[in-house]
Amino acid sequence: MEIKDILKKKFIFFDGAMGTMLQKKGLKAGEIPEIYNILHPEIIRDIHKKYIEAGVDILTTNTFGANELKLKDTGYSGEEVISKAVHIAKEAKGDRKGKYVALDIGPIGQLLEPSGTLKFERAYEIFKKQVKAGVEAGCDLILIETISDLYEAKAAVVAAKENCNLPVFCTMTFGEDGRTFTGTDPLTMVMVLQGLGVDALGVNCSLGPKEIIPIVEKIIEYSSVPVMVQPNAGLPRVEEGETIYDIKPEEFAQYIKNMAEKGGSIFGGCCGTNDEFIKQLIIKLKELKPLGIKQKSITAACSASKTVILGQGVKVIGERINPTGKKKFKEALRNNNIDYILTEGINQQELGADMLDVNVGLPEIDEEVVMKEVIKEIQSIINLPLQIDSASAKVIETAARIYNGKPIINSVNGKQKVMEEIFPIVKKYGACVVGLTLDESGIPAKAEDRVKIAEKIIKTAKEYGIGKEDILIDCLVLTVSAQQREVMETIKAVRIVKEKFGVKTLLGVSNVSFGLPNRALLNKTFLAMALSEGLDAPIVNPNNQDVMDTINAFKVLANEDKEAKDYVKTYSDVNVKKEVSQKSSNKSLKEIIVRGIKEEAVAKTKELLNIKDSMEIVDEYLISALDIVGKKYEKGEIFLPQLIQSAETVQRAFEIIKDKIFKENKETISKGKIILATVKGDIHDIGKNIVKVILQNYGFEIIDLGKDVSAEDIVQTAKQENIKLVGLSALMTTTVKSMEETIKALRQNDVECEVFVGGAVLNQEYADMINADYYAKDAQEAVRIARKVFQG
Ligand code: B1M
Repeated sequence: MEIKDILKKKFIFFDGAMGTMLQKKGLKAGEIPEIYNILHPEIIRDIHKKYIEAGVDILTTNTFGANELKLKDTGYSGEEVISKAVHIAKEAKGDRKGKYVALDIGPIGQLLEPSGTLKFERAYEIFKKQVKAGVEAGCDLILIETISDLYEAKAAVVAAKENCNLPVFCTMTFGEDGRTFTGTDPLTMVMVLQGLGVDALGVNCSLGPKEIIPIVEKIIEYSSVPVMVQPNAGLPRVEEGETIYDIKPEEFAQYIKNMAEKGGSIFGGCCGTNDEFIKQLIIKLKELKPLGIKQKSITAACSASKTVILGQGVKVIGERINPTGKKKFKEALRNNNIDYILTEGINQQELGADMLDVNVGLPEIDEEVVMKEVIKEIQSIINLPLQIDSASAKVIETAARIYNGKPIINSVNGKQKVMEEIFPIVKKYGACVVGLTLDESGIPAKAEDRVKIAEKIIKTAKEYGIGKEDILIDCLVLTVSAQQREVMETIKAVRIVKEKFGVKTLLGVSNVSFGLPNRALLNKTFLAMALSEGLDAPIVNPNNQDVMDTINAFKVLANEDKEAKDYVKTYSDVNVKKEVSQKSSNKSLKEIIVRGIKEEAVAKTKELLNIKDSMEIVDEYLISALDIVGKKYEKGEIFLPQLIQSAETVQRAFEIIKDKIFKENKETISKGKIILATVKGDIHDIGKNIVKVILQNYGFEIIDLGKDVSAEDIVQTAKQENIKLVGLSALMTTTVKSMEETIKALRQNDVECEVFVGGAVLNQEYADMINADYYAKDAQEAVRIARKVFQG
């Protein structure tokens, strides 16, 4: 029987941990577990056999980190390691029937853009090699697991789907806040991975079996494919250098039973589990039958950290990222002025758009290149789902591939050729698609004929495996000045399409008023009429107050905005509105940093340097903007990728300030040599870099050891260079400990130096506690300390 068939009938059991089992067999810290396939195959085989004896259906190969980057310095290739690993697992299962081998693929170990530097296509190539090696060696399915970045999961799933026909399972890891490291929530994960065509999805590692339950519940609520769970044996804690997991096999099995009763159907264990855990859970689940999978019908578009469900109230699609009729926008496209485009996006977000349409089609530019760049940039700072809008299938495919989420594709129509071109892309990348009710004969005048085209689109989509839930029908708005009779036909078509097919609808509203005075009046009246017939997603300009007012009013009248809460918030203070429109036209450096628009920050900083002192700009704008960003991050309003964008924006602004400082007062005689470093485990270095520039400016020579610096490196450099003053920076509560250890190491190694410490988590009390000689709350204080030490 095929794995996909078994999935429908019974629970499937995977094995438990490999890493913690190997540690018990002597794997040391720093050793690469995958090399054991080559050096100690018997150990791996024994572990697999234990799991087979425990009753698992699927063995996972020892290839979690068998990618070319992690194996780089081992002398072995990924292909070699994977081939050996698959053979060991196959040997261990022998010729037992109903047992399978899953090729295990873990994260690459480097962050993808924008959180890191790894490009999406490079990640794809790395995963592709792993998949091909596993398939060649004869694995039965692909398990992509422990992924914390949705973008990386997408690269891996696309690589698997494009390079083999085996079932693909994918699990991600979540934190206590219910999101992955880069901010993805369970609903978004489900919508995106399911769209990409995985055969099972779920959660592994992350937390203990108890803490993972709310995440599993959410996944089950939304998923239409089987749900897989592999928790740790509790939350890990370190005792005398050893990682301990507290949950025992029986308790573990009880939690798994709870998840099975809720609808999970594929189980195994992660860190800290072993064959006994798996044995117990198999016994426990003997009493149960899988609930089966309910097909859900959710129409949704997603960015990596936000899902917008269509059909739950009016959802606004912002139309401003489109050159049609916009001179400035065209100019921005020609000059590759991405900041201009980003600003259009941010403004629409602030004015209430739920999603953004992105169209960059201009005959004189390379639309494919520009679309790719624009999507990449927008998704790094704006978390609204995107609608990819192009007349070219090639551009649409490129954009859908690199998009980190589930986009809406704009558009197909009733023309056979267009559907043949676009539907395969929609299916492959799991997108939603807009279907325009026109065909080879143009736009029908009558509503009934437009409905017929809608029906044809829905039927043809089905042949490509695209469900109704992924289709939005656009009944097309005609211009009232030219085709007055047809305007009401659009409204009628919206009603019929909704009633007859139950699909969601979308309309580009402002077409209606071309050529007539007081366009706003016609637009908002038409919008209100369409909304009352069930229009789900108007494409509008969110900067048009009339249109947004109509939508806000409709939401109250249609009982969507409960107790008119949003309405009251928006309209009780008219000044707030004024402030908003001012905001979008004249932004301060602080706002620019919070939004993460780099070029604009550079220009604004230059402007401010004409009227303000350098350090005033640092304190008033840079630091306080990062404080806002830090708070937003803490509250879960923004996620790591946006945090990084703001940090990079500050760094760009500070470069300009630094140049000015050096140009004005560089002292040339060294007043003393100082080491600066951000301590081990901490990569925050903006504060330390400011301190460095100011100290240099006062004539001190700085040896900057960078960030994440070990105590040994600091001790060694201090000795070599005969250093009298060391400055340490730490920004996290967890890394104050590294600071303490560094100071201890300096003292124990008899380095005759004084130490000053700084960073947002520190204060005088902490500084005393960890035996620092001085605490510097800011860069000026660092200068006072250095002067005191060197009497300069
Ligand atoms: Co992170 N981060 N961050 N972060 N980050 C904080 C520190 C955090 C408070 C945000 C939050 O949750 N509110 C939080 C720490 C929580 C805690 O432990 N209490 C946090 C976290 C959790 C994280 C990650 C774990 C997030 C994640 O990955 N899930 C991760 C950590 C990775 C790691 O270090 N292992 C992470 C990553 C990052 C970015 C890479 C995105 C980026 C850093 C980029 C970079 O530095 N190159 C970043 C940023 C920007 C921040 C915030 C928003 C801003 C920090 C900053 O640069 N401030 C920060 C929240 C906040 O502090 N408001 C936050 C401006 C800077 C000028 O101030 O460094 O305090 P500061 O420096 C001042 C003074 O303190 C003093 O002088 C400077 C000028 O006045 N000073 C010294 C500093 N060092 C000194 C040394 C001296 C003397 C004075 O002598 C040697």
